[in-house]
Amino acid sequence: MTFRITFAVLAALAAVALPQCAVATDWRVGDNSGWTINEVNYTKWAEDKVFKVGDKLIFSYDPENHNVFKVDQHDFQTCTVPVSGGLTTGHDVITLATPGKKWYICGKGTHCSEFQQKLVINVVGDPLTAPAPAPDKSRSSRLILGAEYLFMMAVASVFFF
Ligand SMILES: [Cu+2]
Repeated sequence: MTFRITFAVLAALAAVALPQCAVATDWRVGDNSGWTINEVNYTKWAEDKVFKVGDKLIFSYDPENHNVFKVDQHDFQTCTVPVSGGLTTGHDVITLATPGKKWYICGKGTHCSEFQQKLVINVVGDPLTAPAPAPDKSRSSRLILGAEYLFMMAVASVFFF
């Protein structure tokens, strides 16, 4: 009986806690090829991936030949390189902080326009782990209600086994 109760309580706690432990992913753009030209179709590369808030994009490249600019949709489509704000280390790590579409291009030569060295991704938010702009009381109370509900169910189930 004691074991059953312990198990039920643990199961209830796990059910509440696990969704909050969603693991962030480090994405190496272009995998082994990295951020370059003539090797990777970045549209295809991103196609089957789910990018989440908290994940990291890692742009790995030869800084003599490439760089990374975060741009808007218009500049992405027209391959317009901003006058400043480029990343140039050769190993740029970008944490995806907000949900929505993100656009990146290479600003060297005609890499964007001619070689399609451009990446667009859609970042999805995780409602439990996404940083809230302001304290969200309804969310935490909903979570507590959920925990209490599961706990009650677990305790109740002990009596019906
Ligand atoms: Cu380039």
